[in-house]
Amino acid sequence: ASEKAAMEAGLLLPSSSLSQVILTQDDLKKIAAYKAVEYVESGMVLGLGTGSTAKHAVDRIGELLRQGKLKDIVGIPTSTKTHEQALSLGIPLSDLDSHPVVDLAIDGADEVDPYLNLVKGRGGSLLREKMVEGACKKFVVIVDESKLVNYIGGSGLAMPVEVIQFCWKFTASRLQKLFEESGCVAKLRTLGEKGDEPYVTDNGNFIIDLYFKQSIGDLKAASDSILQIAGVVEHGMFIDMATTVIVAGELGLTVKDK
Ligand code: ABF
Repeated sequence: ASEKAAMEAGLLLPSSSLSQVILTQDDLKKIAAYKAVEYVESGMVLGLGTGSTAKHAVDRIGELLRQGKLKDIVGIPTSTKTHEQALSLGIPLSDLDSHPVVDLAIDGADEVDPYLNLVKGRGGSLLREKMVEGACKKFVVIVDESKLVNYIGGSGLAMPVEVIQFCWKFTASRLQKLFEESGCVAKLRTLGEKGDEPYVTDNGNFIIDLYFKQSIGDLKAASDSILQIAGVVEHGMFIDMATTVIVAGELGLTVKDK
């Protein structure tokens, strides 16, 4: 299965095995993406993910449509960036208002824990991702092996929370206080050369990145507490949402089903 996806991704000669070639992280992302697209069938309503891994899946769907190997696909993009990519590939697009049930969504993630819980949103698109992926019958997550963690927050990198701009400092301090026992530090996501320009999401909101020094414990309880704070729009923990996770590593592909 690994070799087929890798060959379709143009990465291997037929007789090669994944362990015989040097693959970049982007190659691994592409292999996972191509494997996920094998789940796509003609006539499906598809959630189109965001990020460098999901981009490969969207490209592949566009290619199969062009080749006539897939027909009557409707895509629901999870960001303006993916919307533009899908438009440029000629993928017919819609939204949840017109298509409230999504057959399959394919998207990347920033962290995957052993129970297939995820952190998403380091790319900034967590709100639309959660709406689209929460509406789908099957949610296939595609990652390279660097995304696997023992517990949510375990990479030491951010768990993003989308908040409204109004009094964001107040919201950030409430978030930090909520997890003070886990050594939480809350930071406004910024960009620009000096890093002094707030990052603004597709929805016109800010992102507060939470960094934990240790596990936050019960994820459902953490989720409920975050969502109770007025000013919070959504957070990047995707608990019990993935139905399949495809992990591409140096030794091949692993498909984990819920
Ligand atoms: C999206 O892309 C996000 O939820 C996640 O933040 C990110 C993963 O990015 P990449 O595939 O570029 O590593 O799926």
